[in-house]
Amino acid sequence: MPFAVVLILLVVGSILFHLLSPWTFTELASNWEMVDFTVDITLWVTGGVFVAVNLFMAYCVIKFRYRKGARATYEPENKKLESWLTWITAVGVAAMLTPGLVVWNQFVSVPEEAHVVEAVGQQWHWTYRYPGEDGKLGEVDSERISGKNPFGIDPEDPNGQDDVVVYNPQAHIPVDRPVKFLLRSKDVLHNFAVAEFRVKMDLVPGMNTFLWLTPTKTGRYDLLCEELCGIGHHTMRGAVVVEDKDDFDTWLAGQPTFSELMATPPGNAAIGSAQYVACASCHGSQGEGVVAMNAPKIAGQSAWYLKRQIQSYKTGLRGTHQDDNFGQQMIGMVATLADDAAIDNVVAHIRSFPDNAPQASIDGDLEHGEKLYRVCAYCHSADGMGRQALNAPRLAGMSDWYLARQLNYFRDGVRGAHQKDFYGFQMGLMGQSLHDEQAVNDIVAYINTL
Ligand code: HEC
Ligand code: HEC
Ligand SMILES: [Cu+2]
Repeated sequence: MPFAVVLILLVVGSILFHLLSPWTFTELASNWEMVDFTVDITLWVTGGVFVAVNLFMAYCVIKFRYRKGARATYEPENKKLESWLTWITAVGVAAMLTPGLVVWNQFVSVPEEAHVVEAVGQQWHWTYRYPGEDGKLGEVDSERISGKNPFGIDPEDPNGQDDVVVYNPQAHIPVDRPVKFLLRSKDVLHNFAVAEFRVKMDLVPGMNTFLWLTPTKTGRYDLLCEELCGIGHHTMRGAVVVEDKDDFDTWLAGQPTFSELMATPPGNAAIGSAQYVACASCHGSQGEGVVAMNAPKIAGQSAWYLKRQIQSYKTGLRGTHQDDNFGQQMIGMVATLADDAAIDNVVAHIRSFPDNAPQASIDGDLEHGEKLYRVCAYCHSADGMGRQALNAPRLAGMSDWYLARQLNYFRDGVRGAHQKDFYGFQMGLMGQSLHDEQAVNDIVAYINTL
């Protein structure tokens, strides 16, 4: 008897949970109503069977419970019942599978007028490439991938010259136009999934996969890597911004093409030295960092990282949190760097400084720190020199008090909290794995030994 009650409660509880739970589907923002329809059918069929089977079981448990002297009748076959059950099961299974076949057929038949966006996954971020005015993407080869040519585009291929490259995890697409996402991975399996679009597809190294959709609502939608095996994929956040055609065109026109990117001259250190005068009062005349000014060592830091941080301060991705007193100081300073060329120049000047390790100032449990650092090594490399491919900066030989402060900022959400600060957000998730300030000190003390 108690077992029958448990079964009935299970059914009632499941139905209530389904009706009352706040975890419903996000609002649909693409043409894929069919996917929702298929999910609904599956839910009705499996839900109906779940309720019927469990209630029937409860009924049997009550009705045929043990009674002294009662005997079961022997009925090995029942043609009528069997044919009924066969038919109901067949109809149920067909109802679940048939719409799936129809939807899948549509999913792999891309409309001819669809425009193409290439989404490239790598550990652990997203980048995009749009064909230029010729509408054609240039040939790529992973052997050519470098800091300056992140997509490995063939410099000889005329189709590739006007390709628009977006080295940022946020893509834009125009509303109400079918778009085909070509998917490519540089390293391991990834998965492109946008809940509101009801699409997802794996990115497989060595293969080109694709998916298509027509966005129907403007807005900004989270892009998740739903590859669950392996570390770090949950930190691989991106976004797809759906906007009006005009806004999209303006945005696209503001992105660099491949040939523009290749033509950017390296910064001029001599011009940069004049700009650096303003920085020296805080960061020191050789970029060695000044504790009293709370300004970290920047000498020896990679150019790409310095540049991105300066740009992040400029665009408000960093230093705008109300509790970020130190970051706020930089906001006013970067305003003196008028454009990308000025940033390149000052960075070139910083790169000319000697790279001397600063005095260590933080003690901690080195053994514990070493253990904690193992995860960090995936991105920042085992020697702490950083890895550009993973956007993770150099940590070893930099100001240790500053590293500790940044880790606490990441933990507290002071840094990496801006919606568009994908790299800071990623690091924020990692920072939250450090449970207290002692862990921060242990890990920084260990970094000092690298
Ligand atoms: C008023 C003092 C001050 C001046 C002047 C200043 N900075 Fe900074 N800078 C700071 C502080 C403080 C931080 C640390 C911010 C934080 O904690 O987020 C910082 C951080 C930075 C960072 C980030 C380093 C990292 O590893 O994340 C860069 C890059 C940088 N400054 C470059 C410059 C450049 C280039 C100039 C000159 C145009 C400059 N700074 C002028 C105080 C200053
Ligand atoms: C998934 C890759 C990844 C992992 C793992 C990771 N980081 Fe980072 N880390 C980053 C990225 C990306 C940035 C740059 C953030 C930005 O651009 O603002 C960063 C920035 C930092 C900074 C700021 C440096 C500066 O100069 O401002 C520190 C400190 C840091 N990480 C320490 C760690 C430690 C300690 C661990 C291990 C607990 C760790 N990271 C694990 C990706 C990672
Ligand atoms: Cu991934």
